[in-house]
Order: sequence, then C-alpha cells, then structure tokens
Amino acid sequence: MGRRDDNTGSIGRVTEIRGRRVRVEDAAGERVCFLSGHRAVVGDRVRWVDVPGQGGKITAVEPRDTSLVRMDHLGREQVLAANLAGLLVVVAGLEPPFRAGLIDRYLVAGARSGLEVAVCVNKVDQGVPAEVEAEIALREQLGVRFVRTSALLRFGLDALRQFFADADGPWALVGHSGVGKTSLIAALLPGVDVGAVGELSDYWGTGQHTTTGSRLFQLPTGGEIADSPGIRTFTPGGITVDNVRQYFPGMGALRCRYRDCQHRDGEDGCVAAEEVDPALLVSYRRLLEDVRAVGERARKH
Ligand SMILES: Nc1nc2c(ncn2[C@@H]2O[C@H](COP(=O)(O)OP(=O)(O)OP(=O)(O)O)[C@@H](O)[C@H]2O)c(=O)[nH]1
Ligand SMILES: [Mg+2]
Ligand SMILES: [Zn+2]
Repeated sequence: MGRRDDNTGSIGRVTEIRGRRVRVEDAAGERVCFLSGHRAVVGDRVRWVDVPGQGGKITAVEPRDTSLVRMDHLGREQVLAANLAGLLVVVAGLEPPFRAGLIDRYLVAGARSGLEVAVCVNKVDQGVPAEVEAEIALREQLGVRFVRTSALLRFGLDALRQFFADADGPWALVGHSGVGKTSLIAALLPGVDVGAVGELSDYWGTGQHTTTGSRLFQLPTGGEIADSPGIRTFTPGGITVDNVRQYFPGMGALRCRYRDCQHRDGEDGCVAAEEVDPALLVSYRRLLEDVRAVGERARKH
C-alpha cells in the first residue's frame, strides 16, 4: 500500500529541490514546502497545505505526464525530473571529453519516455576535433538536432533562446559535469542568480559536481529550462536487452534473420554490421552490454 494521499490542499508545481525542502509555485506565488514521505522531483505537480510556522507541507504528488528515469548499477529506477518536454544534452567539443555514447543514451531515454532530445555543443571557442564532428554528422543524418554555443563568448545564444521559446514545455539541460550547463543558463538569464559555475580545478578528476540540485527557470524570451547536476554515466530506466534496439537511433528498422536479434557481435544472420555505421554500432553494443550487466546484478540482489 502506498501512503494515503488527500485531494485537499492547493495544486502547485515544484521548481526547485534541496534535500527535503522544495520550492512550489502557482499563480499566487511561491513558497517553500517540506516533503514528508513523498518523493517529488522538479516539474512535479503537487498538492500542499499550510502548516503554521513551518511553511507548506506536500500532501500528494500528482501523476506525471513524462518522467526522466535513470537506472542505477543494480537496476533500481530513479526519477530525475517530471513533466518535461525535452532534454538538451550539453556536450563540449574538447573538454571534458566528448562522449557520443552519452548522447545516444539520452536519445534512448527520450524515445522511451516521450521526451524530445536535442544536443548543444558548447565551448566551441575551444574548437571541435574532426573525430567529434564525424560523430555529430552521423547523428545529424539520423535527424538529431544540434546547436552550437559558447557560453564564454556569448555565441549561439539567440538560436538557443529561439529554440526554447518554440518549445512546448520545460526542457532540462543534462550532461557531464563541467560542460557548461549552468554557464549557458547564466548567459540566458543575465542578472539572475542561477547558482555556482565550476572552476576547472573543482570538477576535473575529483568527481565534484558544481550543481547539486535541480531547478527550473523561466526565460524572459519564452520557455522554461531546468539545470541539473552533472552525471558521470547514464543508463536509461525501463530499458532491457530486448527493447533497447527499438529506441536506439538507427537500429529500429534492421531486418536480421531472427526477429529477436539483439545485434550482438557475431550473431547468426545479423545485418547490423553491414547496415549500421560502425561507430553507432559500438555505442549500441556498449549500452546493450551495460543493460545486460545491470539486469544480471539486479537478479542477484
Ligand atoms: N572555454 C569555455 N569555457 C566554458 C564555456 N562554458 C562554460 N565554461 C567553463 O566550464 C566550467 C564548467 O562550467 P559549468 O557551467 O559549471 O558546468 P556544468 O555543466 O554546470 O557543471 P556541473 O554543475 O558540475 O554539472 C567553468 O569553468 C566555466 O567557466 C564555454 O563556452 N567556453
Ligand atoms: Mg552546473
Ligand atoms: Zn541483428
């Protein structure tokens, strides 16, 4: 039995989480509420009641239209954000190192959860190596949208503003630590305290993330964006060795000898090696192996 939710209380939306304290907004304004037993994430619609002297108390979390879900190494699912329209995967051309596989994993998560996914190549002032351009071109050919920015030089920001203004709901900026997610948000919101931006020494090699919570911001030019803490790896929730191919870019239409072909290396009658770009196939097989290993650990625990 889940806990009993009551339908009294006012409806609001969670725009920030810090531990058990959440910021809830509605037409009347915003207030800080505390979570007691409920799990809410940024973007959740919640019910809250006034508790004199303590702010508001969350009494229910409403059903979600969309959820961004990750799986930990034991296969336990964790909801990261709710009711988003899309994910902007922020990457850097040079540093921290570009990992095409992370983009693919977010594409899978988006396809699985009904979220749009686009990619922002930030730090273009540092240059974009030819092998990174090749990975980008490969995914552009599959219909993935890329925008290029430099938060440092204020390059590409108008395109990004237009992108969010045209969106039909909030987008979250996601990606590795240090790619410039918070810097981009700061550049789009001059004069607003959007939180700390990391120095190279803060995150490089130490596993320290500069942004530790999630928070939604309204853009003056239209649209809403959420910042998020940098991640090291990402395994999408709801993914199994049997469904990953249906969500992975460029893999859905393969006609191998066996319909349940997982396109592993050397599989009987598999056409993936002939029909899929080798770089994409490597990325797919890494995710397949990750999902298999997670499933195995989950069964043992
Ligand atoms: N050269 C260059 N540096 C940038 C650019 N954007 C951000 N940086 C720098 O990159 C570092 C990390 O930026 P953040 O905005 O904190 O990165 P983040 O993605 O929010 O990192 P986490 O919060 O740890 O996930 C900072 O030193 C920024 O000044 C850019 O366009 N070009
Ligand atoms: Mg940040
Ligand atoms: Zn196959």
